[in-house]
This record gives sequence, C-alpha cells and structure tokens, in this order.
Amino acid sequence: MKKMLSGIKPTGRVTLGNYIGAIKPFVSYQDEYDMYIFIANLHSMTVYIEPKELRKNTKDLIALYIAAGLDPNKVTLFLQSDILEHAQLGWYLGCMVGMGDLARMTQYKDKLAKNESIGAGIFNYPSLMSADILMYDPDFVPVGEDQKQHVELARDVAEKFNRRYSDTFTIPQPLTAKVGGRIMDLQDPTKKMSKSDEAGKGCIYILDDIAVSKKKIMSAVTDSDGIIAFDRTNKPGISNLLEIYSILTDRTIQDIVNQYLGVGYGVFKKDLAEILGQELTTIQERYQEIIKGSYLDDVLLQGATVARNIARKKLAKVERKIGITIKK
Ligand code: ATP
Ligand code: LTN
Repeated sequence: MKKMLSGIKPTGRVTLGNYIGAIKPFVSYQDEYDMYIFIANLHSMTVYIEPKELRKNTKDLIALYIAAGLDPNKVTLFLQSDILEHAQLGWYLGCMVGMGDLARMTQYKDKLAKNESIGAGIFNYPSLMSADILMYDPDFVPVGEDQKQHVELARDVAEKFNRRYSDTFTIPQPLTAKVGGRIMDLQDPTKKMSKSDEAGKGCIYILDDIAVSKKKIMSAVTDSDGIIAFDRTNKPGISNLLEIYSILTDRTIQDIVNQYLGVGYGVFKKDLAEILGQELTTIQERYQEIIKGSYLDDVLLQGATVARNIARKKLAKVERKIGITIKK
C-alpha cells in the first residue's frame, strides 16, 4: 500500500477552501493509501494566535476531519507538537537547505511584501515542513497549489541528503487536485479563499451559521454576461462556483454547465446554496457529537503512538548517518 501524508495548520476557522482542497480529498484517499494526517500546530506559530483560539481551532480541525468522514482507525491522525522528532529533524534539514532556496518561496515573499514585522519561523517554515514529510517516507503529499513549492523543496533536500549520506528518505510527490485545488474568495475571485483573511466576507466557514453561508453564495461576485461557463481567466467568479458545485456533487463541470444552459446565475446560485447547506448540516451535526467528551483525546493518543514509533526510528537512523550519534 502506498503512503500518503499531509498537514493542515490550525490558524483559523476551517474554510470551504480547506474542506474542498484538503479535507474532502483526504477522506476519498483513506481506503487506498496508508495515510498520515496531522495538525501542523508548530507551523501555526508563524502567526500570532490567541492561545484560547489556537486550542479551539485545533480541536475543531480534528473534529471536522472526523465529521467529514476520516476514520481514525484507518488513518493515523495526530498533532505535530506531540512528536518532538519533527523539530529535531527540521533543524538538521534546515542546516542543509540554502538561504537562497528559502528566500525564493512564494509564501515567504508574499508575507515579506506585506511589510508586516515577521518572525524567522516563516522563513524556516519549509525546513520543518520537509521534516514533517520525510520523517514518514510518504509516496504522495496532497496539498493545495500554494504548498506545492514547499513539497518540491522537501524533495530537493531528500535528494541532497540521500546523495551526501546514503539512501534514507523516499522522494515524495506533491499531489494537487485538478479541480478544487484553489478555491477563490467569493467577493474577489482573483484571490484565494483564505482563513487568515480578516474580513471573511468572501469566505465560507464550515462551522458558521448555515444561513449566512448560503447568503455568501447568493452574493458571490460573478460577471455581467450572464452565461454559465467555465473560464478561469475571463469568468473567475462563476468558474469558482462551478468548481465548488462540482466537488460537492462529485459531478464534472461540463455536466453541470450542460444542466444550466440558458439558465441565469440566480437559479444556479440558489441550487448551489442548497447543496452546500445540506453538506454543512451533515458535517455540523456529526461535529457536535464528536466534540463531546474525551473521544478526541483518545484519537490523538492513538495517532501519536503510531507516529512516534515511526519518527523515533527515522530520527535515530538520521542521527546515526550524520554522525550525531557517537555509538556506531
Ligand atoms: P492561510 O489562508 O492562512 O494561508 P490556509 O487555509 O491556506 O491558511 P492551511 O490551513 O495550511 O492554510 O491549508 C490547509 C490545506 O488547505 C492546504 O493543503 C491548502 O493548500 C488547502 N487550502 C487552503 N486554502 C485553500 C483554497 N482556497 N482552496 C483550496 N485549497 C485550499
Ligand atoms: N504548510 C502546509 C501545512 C503543512 C504541511 C506539512 C502539508 C505543514 N507541514 C507537511 C503537507 C505536508 C500548509 O500551509 N497547508
């Protein structure tokens, strides 16, 4: 069975972008792959989050994964911070990554361009992410478009390490979805729907009031020609809604376009709002069950036990190879 691994940061409330781009695909992969999914809470420290909020985001994320259909008995679900080996391997790998390579990363450049004061964590981010990945030897790393560059960097580090020492890490492949890899903001469809977006008007949150989410679909920015067609460049708004529709219903975009030939945007949006409402209702009901009691703690303990066992062995192997361990 091939291995797959991915992480998601608990930096904010989970959005429809996260759900479509990350959570839903993971659920569909769980029967086919040996899967490792973790909450990248160390990565979330690259932005300031109120401790209370971070705790809530983290619990909600795990609960939402399970509510969306991820089965903790099939998938190893864990917290990054529970496995201390990530930070240690991240240090070793960080010593091998070039400053120039880190400075080329779009995520870092974007944050830098915003001119806010940023910590060194955002620069070193891909070293830790390389450790997260390489620790478990996954064949595939499903991520959104924005994270592909970081996975490519992890491949480069793995190749460098394997060359310099000896074969140690599997070279992972990023896996980006053709549809749904980049859900756009509903008010500005030229920009990614982002949970760290303050205003949140163009962003749907999975745990939000369903009526509010439906309204956001109804008031999504489209264009004035009134034709339902897929064209990301010239019709980014309606194309984005078509992608959302396609993923939620598991139908092809072409099939949906055919259904709405000659029909106005209003009808299409109303149907999509209904479909989204139903999906959110199901998830929210399950979430309410999962969040109660100590179930989540048990799931995380089970996941950490499995992950730690792999991580310990891998780190020990690395430390032997690089000469940190003095006992041969
Ligand atoms: P931020 O918006 O603060 O950068 P984020 O939601 O992009 O946060 P993560 O929580 O790390 O960042 O994202 C988790 C996963 O969800 C990643 O695989 C990411 O690529 C994917 N993802 C995030 N936003 C979208 C989106 N708008 N469309 C599709 N996938 C997305
Ligand atoms: N950087 C990723 C989260 C993340 C991740 C990983 C994804 C941290 N470590 C390892 C895949 C594999 C993000 O922002 N989505």
